[in-house]
Amino acid sequence: MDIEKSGFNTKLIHGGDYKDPFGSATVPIYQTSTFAFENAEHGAKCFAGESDGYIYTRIGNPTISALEKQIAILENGYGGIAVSSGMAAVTTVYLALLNSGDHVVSTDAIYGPARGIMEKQFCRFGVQSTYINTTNIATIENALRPNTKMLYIETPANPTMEITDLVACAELAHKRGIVLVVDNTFCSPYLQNPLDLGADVVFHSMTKFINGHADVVAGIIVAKEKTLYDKLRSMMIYSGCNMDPHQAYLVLRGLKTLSLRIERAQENAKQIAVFLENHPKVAWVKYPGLKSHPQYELGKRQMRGSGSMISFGLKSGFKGAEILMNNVHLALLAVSLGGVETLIQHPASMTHAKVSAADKLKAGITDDLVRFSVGIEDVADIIDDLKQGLDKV
Ligand code: LCS
Repeated sequence: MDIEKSGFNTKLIHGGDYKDPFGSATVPIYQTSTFAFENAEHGAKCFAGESDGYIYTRIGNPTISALEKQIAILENGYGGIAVSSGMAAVTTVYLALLNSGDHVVSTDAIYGPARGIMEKQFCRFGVQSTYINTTNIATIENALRPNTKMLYIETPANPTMEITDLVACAELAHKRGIVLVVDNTFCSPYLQNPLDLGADVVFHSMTKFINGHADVVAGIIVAKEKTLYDKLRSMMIYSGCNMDPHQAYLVLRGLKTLSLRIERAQENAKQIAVFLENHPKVAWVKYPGLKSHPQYELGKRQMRGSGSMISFGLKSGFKGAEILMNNVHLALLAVSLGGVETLIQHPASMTHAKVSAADKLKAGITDDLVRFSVGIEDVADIIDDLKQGLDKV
């Protein structure tokens, strides 16, 4: 059977090409730091890249390789590089693909630390960056400089839920030899495949939907072509931000139910978004599945579903948001997202707290914005929980 030609769900279950000598149905945890060579010649060949035997777990490990191969298949890429966290994926992408004097143009409303590390750390090494609203292609074009080497897009953006046109970005970037990098965390490969839309590199915080059970922090990068893959893999090995085999095992386990979890959470989210939009105390709702979303049509074109992340604002602003967050009982008041449990948080004072007040305002990360990650509980219970919380606002 040709797995590459099979459907997404079949790939989820059978996509890894790991073959166990004992016929194990799951990929075992190779909890080892090092691998014995057959003889000195074999060891030398492994190091010379003339044999594909394993050497040392920072460089490669069968459990980790199985996960890398599976995500690369799901993203239709050349190869995957698993790393210790989503932020390790961000850092590896910057370190591997940028040089001193290079310039990056990026979505302004991205995960706070992904912007913070650029503006507070990479700037020390002479890397320049410009953060803009990337929903408008003309705004991106105007921000490009002769030394722009990377276009970094998060879509839908965390936490504004704004959607950027990836096909248009790829066209613009490739005309000028710029690498297009996409953070696909909010969609997972189930809802969006940026490499198919023209991106060169896609990455995920697998802490979120891909693992889905709020018990692992992990990341992965997938490159479309070998040249970029080799650069990224080499940087991961040098920097030592590799994944641990046990972490890889847990992610492989969570991954199997990705489509079931997303379908269920998405169905819940659609109903919750409508409930919020009709609630008299709610000022606005941003959810890609609502016709009121400013990029509703674009979302339908480039995503295979509207997902389970909702942002909304209350008419009573931050005070109301605070009362709501302190009075929900089923939704956990916690950062992170994409797990089976419903979470609520306040980006301006939590995930994006370190973004300056002026930059937050410019990026639309307003004080009234509440971010809701919808889980797979019974939707009536989530709505009841919100209802009673909103009654207290
Ligand atoms: N990219 C996106 C879109 C994210 O949402 C996060 C984490 C990361 C990258 C970094 O991944 P990590 O290192 O945490 O695996 N987002 C978080 C959030 O919104 N709340 O808590 C973490």
